[in-house]
Amino acid sequence: MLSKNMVTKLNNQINLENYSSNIYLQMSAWAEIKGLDGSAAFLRQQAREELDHMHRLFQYVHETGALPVLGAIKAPATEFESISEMFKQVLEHEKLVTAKINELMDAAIKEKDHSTVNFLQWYVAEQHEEEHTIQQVLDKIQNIGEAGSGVYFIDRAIGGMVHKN
Ligand code: OFO
Repeated sequence: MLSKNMVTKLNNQINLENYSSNIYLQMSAWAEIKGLDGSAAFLRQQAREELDHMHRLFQYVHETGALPVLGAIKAPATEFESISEMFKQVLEHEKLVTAKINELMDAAIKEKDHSTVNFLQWYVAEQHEEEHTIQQVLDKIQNIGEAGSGVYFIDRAIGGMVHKN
């Protein structure tokens, strides 16, 4: 049985994961119109993963006898200055998500809610993974450079990071 406080926090996280999905899906549209097909595919994959994160939380809240609640989600940004600016925003957003997962974990530990602590472990590992992946994207952008045909090669490199499944 989850505490009221925990249900509220988990529902806020459901909302944040949903928002993350929309941010990345919208970014994929920007990439697509700029002809950055590799980045668009990568961002669509990220968007789908975020939806999976949302569903896991939704299921967990439901299984523990509480009501998952889908709140309002604000509209994501539609325009970006450059591919590097966009992926910097992705990294900043993932850092925010990590901070929120850590807050949730702190609350679960404080309440001695072992089930939620166990459930959240997956998210802790996932955030580590995601921050690392986006840092790799930013490193590629930095190494290749955006001048001239650099953006073309950056996009190919990012497209090469899409999982084949
Ligand atoms: Fe990329 O954030 Fe979900 O967990």
